[in-house]
Amino acid sequence: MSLTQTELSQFQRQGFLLKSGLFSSEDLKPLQDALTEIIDQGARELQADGSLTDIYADQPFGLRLASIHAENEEAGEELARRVMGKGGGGYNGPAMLQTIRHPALLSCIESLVGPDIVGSSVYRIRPKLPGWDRGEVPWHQDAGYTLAHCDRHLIITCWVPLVDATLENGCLHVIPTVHHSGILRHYTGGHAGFLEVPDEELPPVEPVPVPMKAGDALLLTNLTPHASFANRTNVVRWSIDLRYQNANVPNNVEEEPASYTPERDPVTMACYPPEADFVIRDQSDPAREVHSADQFRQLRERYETTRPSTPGRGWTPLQDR
Ligand SMILES: O=C(O)CCC(=O)C(=O)O
Repeated sequence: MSLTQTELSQFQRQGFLLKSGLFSSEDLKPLQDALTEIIDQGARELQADGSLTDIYADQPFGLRLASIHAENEEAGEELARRVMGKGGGGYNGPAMLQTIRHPALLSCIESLVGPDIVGSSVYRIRPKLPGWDRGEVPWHQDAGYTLAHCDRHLIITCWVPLVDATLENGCLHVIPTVHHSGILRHYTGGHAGFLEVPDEELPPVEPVPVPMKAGDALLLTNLTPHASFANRTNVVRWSIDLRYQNANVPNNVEEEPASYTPERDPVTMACYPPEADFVIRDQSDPAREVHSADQFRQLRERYETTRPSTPGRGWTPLQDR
């Protein structure tokens, strides 16, 4: 399922590509089940302490957390936080690694970055709750979050909805063709604490909303501006975003998190120091590839406990604009 020449040209010209039906419903199920397990366990605890009257076990994936949130907003947000973890990649079990290593997806990624692939540290799980302010992500390029020396490298974001993503529940919007023009000015402390490029400073190109079916995959460059807006439905818009790069793009594979000291020159650092990168494919030394769920979890947890600091890019706070 690698990309055709037409798809490659479209990706290069537009800065994004929609691959329909990349994941079947069977492919998505292990991850949906693992996330449901976290919700189930949390709901039982919240019911036991009197915060919920019901654990909504009979509700389908898209509705269960929404029903909990509708009964008790705080309980819904607490469970969303458990899934997301500190940054957004809170669940790191076998189904996550299996999804990141999905063969058809990796073939597409190989078409874009070559055969030696590193899984970039930053994957995210996003349960966008109905009406939840924090679920809205303002305009940004993913490169806004990585160190400046990585702007000239391609890092692919792959955004996959686990339920249908619609205009009403907050699908992704992208600004096409402007990824060739480099990094935009971002500001810290934007909507819900995210980095933000304010509307007035966006390039004058009409944004495109991208409604998607569960299991479609949207491939973006790290310089493609994108955003998502309010969820005005009664379902949770569940999605994941994964990141991949060529093995030569700066990364922290086989580096000790403790080596990321404030004195270290940023240009010697991984694109996003706080989280662990890992080898997905290495043609000349397949033994380096991470296939074991235990290895994946240990790697991520080692970075979670040490949490290397990032020198950041010195973006100005939005309020000082
Ligand atoms: O899922 C969303 O709403 C936003 C996703 C996003 O900003 C990203 O994948 O970088």
